[in-house]
Amino acid sequence: MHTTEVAAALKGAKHVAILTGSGISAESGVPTFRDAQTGLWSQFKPEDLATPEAFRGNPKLVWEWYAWRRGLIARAQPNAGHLALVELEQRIPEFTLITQNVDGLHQRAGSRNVIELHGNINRTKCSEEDLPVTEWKERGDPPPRCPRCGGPLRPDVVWFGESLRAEAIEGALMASRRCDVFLSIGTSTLVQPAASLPFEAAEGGATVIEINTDVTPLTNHATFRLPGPAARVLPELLRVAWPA
Ligand code: BV8
Repeated sequence: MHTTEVAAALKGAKHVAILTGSGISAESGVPTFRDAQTGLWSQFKPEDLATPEAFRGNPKLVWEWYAWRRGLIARAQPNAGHLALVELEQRIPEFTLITQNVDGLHQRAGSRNVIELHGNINRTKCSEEDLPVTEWKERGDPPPRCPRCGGPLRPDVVWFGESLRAEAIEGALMASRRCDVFLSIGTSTLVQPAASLPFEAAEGGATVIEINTDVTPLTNHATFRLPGPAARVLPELLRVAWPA
């Protein structure tokens, strides 16, 4: 296990960049994208629901899928992996947390400098105006309507085939290229452009560490791999780097 080497790299780091995927929220009970969808949603694939086409074709179904996920996330708590990243942020001079997750659990854990590449499921926007909506009346069939223009409301997340906000991806690329140490945690490294970030970090000469229960397209290119669940591996890593 390379925990000692990784701990030494973290202790000497000036700028650490982190990329997280749904694997870090798995131990909070939030299903990952690759977990078979449970129960009601078992007949759908997330990639087929998280698209503008799905919303245009069946806005009620897509709105209800997000409402179900919002309910599940509201009952979830940040886990030891999220909390370890809050502690790490306090120990490293420059720290950038880039997440693909839309569950907001990093912010609930106390992380401050978070780049949400794919938006946040707890924010809602008008699908016509592309502007935020914080209050609306639930009248008739979902999705609810924009109080300003009457357009259907949608979650403020980035769907497949939609572009990421420029400031999010630019900030993430800059941090990935400049950091000394890059941790890729709980992501299958399949979804672009997020999946390119660890490779950008390696290009920039960073020590790249992958924390995952499985192998991914990054595994053979990472400097170190710490296999196992993030909620165990991250606290262990911090204990070795900064013994109490
Ligand atoms: C874009 C928000 C420009 C919504 C998400 C070919 C055809 C069609 C499209 C493409 C293509 N090639 C590239 C594209 C573009 C596409 C893409 O990448 N497709 C992939 C599938 C090939 N990308 C896009 O469309 C992006 N936009 O490129 O814009 C453009 C414009 C027009 C046309 C083309 C391009 C937008 C992508 C954003 C999509 N939105 N989420 C929502 O949440 O509902 S992505 C969504 O899936 C998640 O946010 C997350 O990012 C992703 C799932 O990935 P992971 O987070 O990695 O989760 P996953 O379940 O896959 O893996 C979990 C991992 O954790 C596993 O490795 C597992 O082993 C590990 N794990 C499990 N438990 C633990 C653990 N690890 C540690 N501890 C544990 N306990």
